[in-house]
Amino acid sequence: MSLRSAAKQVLLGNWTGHSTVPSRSLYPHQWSWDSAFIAIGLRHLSPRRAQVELESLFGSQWSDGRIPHISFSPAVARDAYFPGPDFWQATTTGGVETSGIIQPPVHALAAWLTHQADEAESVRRGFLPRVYPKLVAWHTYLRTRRDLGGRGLVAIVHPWESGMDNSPAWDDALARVTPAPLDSFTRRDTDHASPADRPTDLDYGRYVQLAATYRDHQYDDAATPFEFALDDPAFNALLIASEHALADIAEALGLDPTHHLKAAEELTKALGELFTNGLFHARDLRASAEVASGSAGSAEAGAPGVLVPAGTISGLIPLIVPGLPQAADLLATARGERFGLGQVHLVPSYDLTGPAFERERYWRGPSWFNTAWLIHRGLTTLNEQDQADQLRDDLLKLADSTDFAEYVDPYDGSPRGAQIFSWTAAVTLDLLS
Ligand code: 9WN
Repeated sequence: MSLRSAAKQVLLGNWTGHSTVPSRSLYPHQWSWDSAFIAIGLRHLSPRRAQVELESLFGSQWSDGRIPHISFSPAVARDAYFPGPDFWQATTTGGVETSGIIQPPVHALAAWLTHQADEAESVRRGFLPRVYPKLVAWHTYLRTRRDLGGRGLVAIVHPWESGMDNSPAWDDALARVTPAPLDSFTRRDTDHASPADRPTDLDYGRYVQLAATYRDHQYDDAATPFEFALDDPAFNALLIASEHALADIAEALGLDPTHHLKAAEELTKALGELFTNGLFHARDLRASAEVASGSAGSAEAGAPGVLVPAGTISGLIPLIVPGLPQAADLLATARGERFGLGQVHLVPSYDLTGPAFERERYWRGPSWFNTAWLIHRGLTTLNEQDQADQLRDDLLKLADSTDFAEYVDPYDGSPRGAQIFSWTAAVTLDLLS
């Protein structure tokens, strides 16, 4: 079977009738940023289906504008995934059960790329006029309710919000969180994937504690005493890319794109504060300069937050930001020994030379296909075509050899986590097209 047919099979097999599950076994509901990547691939098979994927996700949007990180399927057993709907206790006014946290905003970019795949079909179905106000409400939620540091960037309040759950960038902030007792919940992920590839039980205790605190404050951003609050480079870079996409969407609708371009410009300027030693770093809004050992640099006097020292793939993702002032330095870091672009498989999730590096464990070293797609897009935008082509070839070979693994060992390319994984198939289809 050709790689294209195999990728298509994965997406057809994981399609539920209105959306796509990331993995039938490990993640049997709809995930927010997964759906955005999935739409980017699906648009090559069926632009209409890609539109439906995004619109079914937007069907779970809250009245405050947030797009929750999981939209639960009523057709799936309530305890198939932990934490499930009974833990989150969140139902939209439309009756959809969801989680209460969010994930990176790739959606406007996905909507614009989906529109471009078949403009006639998009116009016929009125796709852009329907999704534009929802995307504007989503970005407005992020830029107002989530600017917790008051510095013009969006903060995440849970490691799951980054999409890079157990990244070493969260270690210091998580160490301050008292974990929920291990006998107070039952993990389901380790039923489907090797425990060595997944976050530890201690991580899970802390994830549960943070989510329960937010839930117990009715997910009110002004009222919750967030113990964990960080400005994440990838989250904000994706918001910038999506503001540029919103400007394109506004123009296509005959609207004035200026405020989206202005938002992108302001965010890009604010993101610059996270750049030090050739890489963007997360800013921990709850750490004080005195307690942060070995911090990558403190924010200016009087302003909250400390840059965390860990170097992760999140710090390279700003490569996708159009006109990024730090692009040349960032590219040099990507190619250097810390991330080994062109020397190891895809792009590792964490600094290969870092003290917390683990080649098998989830976001602490393994290479992921969605982040490789983002770096590929950045390289293409920067006209680094040879390097982009090399990354593309590696990604396509690995998708094939690992049966669309969730992530791979950066040194030998062996599969880790789940297989038959939707966004792996989706970005494969996109790079084949
Ligand atoms: C928690 C679905 C999601 C991805 C995340 C990835 C993983 C969930 C989990 O799976 O997170 O949201 O249970 O581990 O880290 O990026 O969206 O594929």
